[in-house]
Amino acid sequence: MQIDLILPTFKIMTQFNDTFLKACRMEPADHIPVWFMRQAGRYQPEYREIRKKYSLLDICHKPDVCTEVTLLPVQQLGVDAAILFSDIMLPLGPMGVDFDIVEGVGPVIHNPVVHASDVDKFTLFHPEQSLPYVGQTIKQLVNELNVPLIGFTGAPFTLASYMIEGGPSKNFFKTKSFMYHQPEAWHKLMAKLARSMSEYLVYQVSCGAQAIQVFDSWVGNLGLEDYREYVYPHMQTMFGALKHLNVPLIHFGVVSGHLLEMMKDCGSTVVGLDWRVQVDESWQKLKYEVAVQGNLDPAAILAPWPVLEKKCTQILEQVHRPGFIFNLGHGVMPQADGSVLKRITDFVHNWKSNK
Ligand code: 1CP
Repeated sequence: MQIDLILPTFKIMTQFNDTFLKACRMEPADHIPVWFMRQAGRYQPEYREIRKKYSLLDICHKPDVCTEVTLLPVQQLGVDAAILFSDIMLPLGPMGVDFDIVEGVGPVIHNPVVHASDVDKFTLFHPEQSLPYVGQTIKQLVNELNVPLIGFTGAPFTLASYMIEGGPSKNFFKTKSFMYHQPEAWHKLMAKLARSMSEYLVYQVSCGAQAIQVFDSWVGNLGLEDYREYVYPHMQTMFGALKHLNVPLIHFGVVSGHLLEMMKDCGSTVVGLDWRVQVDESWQKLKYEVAVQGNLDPAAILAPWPVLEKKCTQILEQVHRPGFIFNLGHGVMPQADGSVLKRITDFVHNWKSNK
């Protein structure tokens, strides 16, 4: 099958659906918008077929294929936003990080940070020069889409953790040890990442991305005081550099319930909730000053529909004001069934409007 030749030549819907942007701005909308983190991926037979031909990074380098992969879930699920297909590791290549994305493992770094002096080897980069294909993909996508496109990046802590651990980690001992032993080098690394990633996001928005999400997936492994000292100043710098873009700034972390207020104070306008917290309690903690996004347990997709319906209802019943975006509490896993994701999307869309 010539999958890469099936270029999208039609608009997904005739009228632009701005429900997601309205919710991000806490404005009333006709329905609660839905999208799913990792909505493009291995749970889709079409994606698996494309991956037989191209590696994940190949897909990112080929605007036509990348456009097709990004559009697939929008067409199949009817979600209210698209998210650029990419990976948080992509912009680390031009900074000098030598990595592969290994099947069944995730990112593996061949030149991990061990000594303080290693930090100096990583350079700032110019996204339009180093990653022109990202900009081209975004331009193609906004031409095709009738829903907003979310651009994204990894947050400095999550990226630094891969760079120091050399790959995925459960306990982040190497990262924390580096942070405690080499605070100066740590802050240097975080500052470099904050600057590069904010420039990367400015570039994505300049090409047409209408919202951005910063994935600080693993930062929940830090306690509050460590977050304040080792992460917070860099997130403030990063979001500070994005404010003028005037697009929704979504800030997400896993197991981040204890950090939510600080994540808001960094300057984000939407806070992503993982599934371990209650929507109403969390929103109240955030003083309703930002929109919130979340937070169905991704594992609930495997539950029989009545159980899943109850879990969706429990989330939706906590929403009494504009400014809520339905999502999972982390990414769609490969075991998910696309028809169930579609059913969730329809269920949320049919929920009584968020007056
Ligand atoms: O095809 C494959 O190899 C499957 C696995 C896969 C996919 C589909 C990886 C390897 N990356 C991606 C794409 C990807 N990565 C997207 C797609 C866009 C969409 O949502 O549709 C996104 C948003 C990411 C971002 C990403 N990559 C994050 C942040 C989000 C999260 O899940 O917390 C992280 C932590 C990564 C690193 C990464 N890349 C891949 C894997 C398996 C991992 C996680 C490894 C680990 O546990 O540390």
